[in-house]
Amino acid sequence: MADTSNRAEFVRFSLDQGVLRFGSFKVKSGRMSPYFFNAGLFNTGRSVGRLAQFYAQALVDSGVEFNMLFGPAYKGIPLAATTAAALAQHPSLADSDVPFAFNRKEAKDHGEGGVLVGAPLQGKVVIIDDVITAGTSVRESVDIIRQAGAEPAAVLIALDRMERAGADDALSAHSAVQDVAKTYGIPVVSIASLTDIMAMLDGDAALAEYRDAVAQYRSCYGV
Ligand code: OMP
Repeated sequence: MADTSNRAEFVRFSLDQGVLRFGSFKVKSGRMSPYFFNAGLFNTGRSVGRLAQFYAQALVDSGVEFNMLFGPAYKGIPLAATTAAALAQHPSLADSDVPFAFNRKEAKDHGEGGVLVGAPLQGKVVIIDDVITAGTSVRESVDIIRQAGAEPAAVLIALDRMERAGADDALSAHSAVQDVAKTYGIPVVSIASLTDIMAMLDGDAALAEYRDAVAQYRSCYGV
């Protein structure tokens, strides 16, 4: 069972950092969303360090067995490095030193060569990313991991928007996260989800003005 305090604290932290915003935002799918989560704004040592602790805690809470982390270029690279560092400090993993790896976008033909950097890909590998919308980058990561002879173990993300894919008149029955889990047969672990954002909106009078818009968006596109 996931630790609910980690989820709630993370949503509040994201709001405080300006990473989670309410308003009107056009998202990748073309929908107008009443909220947006911009993980690129965890851009200082302290905030990315705290973010990594949230990832580490969510992964430990999930009970997923893993041997290493993989961060897809570019956004996954600092996430894999800092989360591996946070795991090394985590009280329940005191005796482990979790390796990590990442890919280059373009293969290098000199020096160490290839597209992979970091520890050799082996064993059960957790893919770490920020937000899944269509799941495009997950496919690439799964291919890279399998080609190296390793096994994708889970996808670890910061926020699950819990949105159904597809056009308005042909919405999928499943969210992109559910599709990823089903397609690759691996769990998708998120630090927090739209449910946790709604819980924060319900419990904070100062945010009451955003509640209806988010609830309405959820009833339209949510799973
Ligand atoms: P996929 O790689 O297709 O799953 O899409 C993930 C992308 O969704 C991110 O890289 C962002 O460009 C975008 N995104 C967010 O980062 N935060 C949001 O709250 C919503 C989106 C989005 O456009 O859906």
